[in-house]
Amino acid sequence: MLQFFFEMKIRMNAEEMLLLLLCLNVVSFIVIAEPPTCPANLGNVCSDSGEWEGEFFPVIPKIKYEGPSSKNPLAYKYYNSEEEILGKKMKDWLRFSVAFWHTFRGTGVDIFGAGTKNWPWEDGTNSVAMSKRRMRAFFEFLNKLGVDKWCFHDRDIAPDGKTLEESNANLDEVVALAKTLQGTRIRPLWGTAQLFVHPRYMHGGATSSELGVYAYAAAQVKKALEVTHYLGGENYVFWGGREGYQTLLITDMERELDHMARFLEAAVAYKKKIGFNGTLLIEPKPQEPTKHQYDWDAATTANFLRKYGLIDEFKLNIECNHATLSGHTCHHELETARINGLLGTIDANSGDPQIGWDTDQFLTDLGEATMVMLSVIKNGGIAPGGFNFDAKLRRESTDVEDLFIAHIGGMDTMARGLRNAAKLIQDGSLAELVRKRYESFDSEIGAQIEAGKADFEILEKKAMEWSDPMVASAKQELAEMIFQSAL
Ligand SMILES: [Mn+2]
Repeated sequence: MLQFFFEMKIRMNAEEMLLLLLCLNVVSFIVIAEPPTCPANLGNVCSDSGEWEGEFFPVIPKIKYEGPSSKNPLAYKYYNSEEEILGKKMKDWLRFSVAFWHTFRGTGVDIFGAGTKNWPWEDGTNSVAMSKRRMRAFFEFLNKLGVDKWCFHDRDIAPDGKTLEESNANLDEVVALAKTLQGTRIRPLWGTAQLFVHPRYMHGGATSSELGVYAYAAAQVKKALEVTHYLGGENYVFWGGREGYQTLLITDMERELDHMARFLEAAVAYKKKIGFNGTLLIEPKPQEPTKHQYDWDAATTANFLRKYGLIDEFKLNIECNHATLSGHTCHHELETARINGLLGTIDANSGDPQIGWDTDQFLTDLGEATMVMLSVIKNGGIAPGGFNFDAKLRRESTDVEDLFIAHIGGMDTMARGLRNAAKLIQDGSLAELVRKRYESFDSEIGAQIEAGKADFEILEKKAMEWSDPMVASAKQELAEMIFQSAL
């Protein structure tokens, strides 16, 4: 029956369709009424008009810095936004952002069980009215946290419509509200298009084997670029949600990678056409949902960008959990991006050493945070990038205040990482260890090698002249001792 309707729909407009349905007497089971937008058990916070009144988080105060001795879970102990570290305010080093999807669309659902969160502002629908109320709750959350950046997927903030035109109209309505709520202080760190939830994207978006899907994905990215630009976003991220393969037996990998490059070229051209000056970024991930994602890690992605002449148009969004999934540390991925001039922005999260998938936890490891900040300081900061909390509450954490506590904990961890990294840099012992390890290359012949002027004959002559070289200790344990003492 449904297949019949889909086939008919191609040849009919909406009114003709409705007439047909009436004739077939099937309209009665199609829900036409607007879905409810206010749950029954909210008491007086929902007015007769169905609109939420008052604060969404009435018991949560504006989060303030109280210093390391504070025992208040709703206060910063290490993140003091205006404090200067190495000549720059903490807020300018860290540039925190809240991820709309995890924090306001995360339900706690996993493959074994249903969602566990019952946020009071949610009414169980995915209507435009619900999206707008959720957006108001989100901005109250940002304001109470004192964070001035946010990240979003198009389909997280507004519902899919029956057609692309309707989806775009839904998005426009919610985005117009977001623009008002942003005021002069808040801007998107980045926007993106969700090209992985809808079944049409099961083979990928830009790398789908279906031409129609490629075109649909292009239209969705075009719109997402437009709204990111409209909201004053500073960056736009491509995470290749389903851009990869399950088996090479049915995959033309070369053709799919060519398609992905053409897709990204078109995005660059459109970005320029609409005057969007934000940075475009690719977010590497090795696997999940596909067996092999094309943007495996920073090095693979850099090679892709170089091969297709896109290296100057893109940077990388390094996610720590994706780094560990690819068998690297987050520090390795950040350094690989940095030395290739590609360190753009960071998804601050972490995985679990005992769990082999993308758990997207808030980062709480001080050693990890300190190494991350060492890379960021070496890079001179990451603006216009920042630290986006691509992290979610555990399924078992179900209180509204847990949303605040998780972000405060994540921000304090990164702030401690910054303080520790600054301490290590000011102390200078680690840098001195590294300098000494390579000092033999500071010689005349070393300089010749580094300038590409020492051929094998010159080096053979030197090797004979010097006889067997003395090889110094690497001093790894000393380096670890210095590092640990700063935590
Ligand atoms: Mn992740």
